[in-house]
Parts: sequence; C-alpha cells; structure tokens
Amino acid sequence: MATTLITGGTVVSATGRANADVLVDGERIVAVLEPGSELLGTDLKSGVDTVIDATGKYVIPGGIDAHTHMELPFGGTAAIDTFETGTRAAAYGGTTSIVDFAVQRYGERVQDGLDAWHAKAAGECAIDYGFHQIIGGVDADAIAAMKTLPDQGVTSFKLFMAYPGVFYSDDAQVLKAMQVSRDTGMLTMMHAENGPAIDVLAEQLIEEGKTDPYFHGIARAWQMEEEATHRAIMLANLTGAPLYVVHVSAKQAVEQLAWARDKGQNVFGETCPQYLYLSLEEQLGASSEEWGNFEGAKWVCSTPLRSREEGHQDAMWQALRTNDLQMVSTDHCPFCMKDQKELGLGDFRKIPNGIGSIEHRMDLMYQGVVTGEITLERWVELTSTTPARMFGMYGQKGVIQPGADADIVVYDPNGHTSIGLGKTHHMAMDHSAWEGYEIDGHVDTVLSRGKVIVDDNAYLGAKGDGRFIKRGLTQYLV
Ligand code: DUC
Ligand code: ZN
Ligand code: ZN
Ligand code: ZN
Repeated sequence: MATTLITGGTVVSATGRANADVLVDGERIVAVLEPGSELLGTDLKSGVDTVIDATGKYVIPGGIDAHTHMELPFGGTAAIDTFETGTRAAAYGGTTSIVDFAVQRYGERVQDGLDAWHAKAAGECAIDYGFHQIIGGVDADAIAAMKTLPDQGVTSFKLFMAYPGVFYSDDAQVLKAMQVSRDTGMLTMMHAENGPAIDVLAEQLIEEGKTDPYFHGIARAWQMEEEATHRAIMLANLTGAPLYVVHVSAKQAVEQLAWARDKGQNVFGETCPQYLYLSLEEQLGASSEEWGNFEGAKWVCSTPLRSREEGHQDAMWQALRTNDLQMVSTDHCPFCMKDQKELGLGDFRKIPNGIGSIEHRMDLMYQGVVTGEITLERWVELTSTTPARMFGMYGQKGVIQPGADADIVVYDPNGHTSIGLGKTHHMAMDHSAWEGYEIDGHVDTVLSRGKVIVDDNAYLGAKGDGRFIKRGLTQYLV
C-alpha cells in the first residue's frame, strides 16, 4: 500500500492544535508523530512514497457536509448537481464526505426511494457519501420500512412540517415517526416551519401583487420557524425521540433549542452559511441587468434569509460559539436561474427553493475564524468532528488519529480564494450565490481515504472514488 507523510503542518482538532506529522498507509492514518520522528533509525521522509509539505499550513480532518440534496425533485424540476458534479465540487472545497437525503415521495415506498438514491450515487461520487431518509408519508408501510433503515446504515430520517402537498407531515404523522425514532435510536431531523400557515400568507401576498423573490422571506416569517421548532421540541419531549433541527435561521428558533437543551432534552441544531452571511435586506436590494428585481431568486431557500436589522445573523454566530447550535451544513440544493429559478417569475411561490454552497462551506466558515467569530478548533468541530459524531461516523471520519480514514485537508491560512463564476465555481449552477466573496485562506491539498484528489486547484480524483458510508447510530446519545 502507498504511504504518504504530511509533514511540517499544524494538526488541528476540535480540542487543540499541535505541530505534527501525519503518516498515512493506504486508506488509513497510521500515526500522528512529533515532527522529524524516525522509523527504525531512519528519517521517515526517506521511507515513504509521497511527502506532502504542509509547512505553515493547517492539517485538518476532511469536511463533512451532512445536509445535501443532489438531484432533489422540487417544484417541477430537480436540483442541478448530480452526485458526480456535486461531490467533485465538494472535494475542491475540502469536503470529503456528504450525507445526502434519499427521498420517499407521497405514494412511493420508502425502500424504493432509498434504492433509487443508491442507484443515483453508486459509481458517481468523488468522495464518500451516506444517506438520511426523507419520509414523505408516515403510514404503516413507511413505519415498518423505517425500522429496517439502521441495519442499512441509514440512521436518521427527515420530516417536513412545511410544504403541504409535497413533503409535509402533519402532527399526527410527526408523532408516529418520532415513536420510531425513540424505539430505534434513529435521529429525527426536522424541517421546522409551519407550512400550512406560510402557504396562506404566501397566497395573500400574491393576491396583493407582491410577487418578487423578497416576499418569499416575508411569507416565511420567523414566527413560523419559532412555532414549528417549539412544536417539534414538545412532540420529541413527549415521545422521547432525539431531535435534530435542520437549517435554523431565526434567533427565536435558537432560543427554543437552547431552552430545551437547558432542560436536558436531546435536541440539536445546525445552521448554514447563508444564514450567517446573507440577509433579507440584501435580497430586497438584489438587482441585475439580466434579471432585474428577480435577481433575488438566487437566494430563495427555506428557511429563508432573515433580516440583518433584527439580528438573526449575529445570533447564529453567537449560537455556534455557545454550542446552542452544534454544526454547520450547507443544505446544498442548487438550481440554475435559467429554466429553473425563472419558473417563479411573477410568482415567488414557484421559485425552486435552494442555494448551492457545497464547494464553499469550509472556506466560508474559515473566514469566520479570520474575522474572530469562531476559533480554529471550533471551525474543525462545526464542519467535521461534530457532523461525524452526530451522524454515527466518528472515529472513521471527523478526526486525525491512527485508524481513521485518511480524509485530510491541508489548508493554507496565507492563501486566498476568490469565489464566483469562472473562479472557484465547480458546481453545476449557472450563477453563484456567493459571487464576489473573498476568503483569506485556501484549500491546498485534499486526501480522500489516502488518495490525493485535489492538489493546488487541480482535481486528481475520479468518479467512483467515493464509497457508501454505512453509518451507526448518533454518537451523541451513547
Ligand atoms: N429548503 C431548501 O431551500 N431547498 C430544499 C428543501 C428545503 O427545505
Ligand atoms: Zn428543509
Ligand atoms: Zn434540505
Ligand atoms: Zn494555496
């Protein structure tokens, strides 16, 4: 097996940093050594196949994006990144594992949805991948099928309190699914927004002629997120289900999570880069020659962007510091403006919801280190270590230690990354939600299970490198 020594760098973990060399043999890390260590009396460097010089750079466990939607069917179209394009873009950005959402839609069988996702991903991925299961209809068949998922390495499922007629579960269905979560140890992931109420508000706005993308965020008011988050917490409390709330964006929703956690309930939450950096005010002001006011459609996602004046973005950073939110995922759900987002010209309700960020999550969160929002160690924790623990992969993923998969990123704090079309954009969308963002850091080298797949902006991997990750139960509860 080929051996690689990553030498001279600062190895960063969730709990500290140290100058150390990392020795890789085949697909695994075999040693983390004091710099200049010898093996059988000789300098290690002379005995290995490849030496990667990481002097002056950070050596971190590869990023884990636990919330992605390759090819998600939505609003009469489908997310534009395939597993091939989406995972390659992830690799460029220092993400070496994803957990994508297999979809069961109304009227379909759960197992068929999961099988379809395996078929889409197998042989296509640049990096390792796991699945959560979206449950689109909680009935007796679905409940029986859900109980078989942990043995298949799918240890979490997602319900939607939003999107009536598409993915929506009512409270009765949520309750029944949470009972399965309690009985099996599977994590209940919740899209917490009051969908039926949002749909009424949206319809009223359209009737008033308020059709621009900005009104998407007005209809999806923070009260709709706070209320649904509270309801999910109480149903989880009643049933004893462990709860993970996805894409938290409202400061009031964080307050709900903090309240439940303070009482000792097993409640967790993630936010996404868009809720840390982008705002409703910027969406209102967005305009371009090509699209006019419709330019704001590029930022239509759910939960929506929130008002900066109301302080939601500051509250998200604060929650990441205080651990009221535990991790950052992208909710990568990319749609082009042309032919996709433009379906909602004249009616914001028809804009496919989603932002593509899989390539930029590690950089965008590193910028939070540069600006002093989070520490270097917290960066690693939020983007890799906690996702691994939360979703039952820790030890294999999320850490640099002997025995772990050699998923490693060499990150250059003195490098620079300019985000935008024609620059770092390897996702399939025809625009970037992050156009013009400048990052004071750079992903230099990416190893996936010991293989260098990105080096100096060059992709050296191949589709099919990535394997399915059979996940265990969340490691937060045991
Ligand atoms: N939110 C999005 O922005 N896109 C897909 C689904 C979702 O909940
Ligand atoms: Zn969602
Ligand atoms: Zn999502
Ligand atoms: Zn560089």
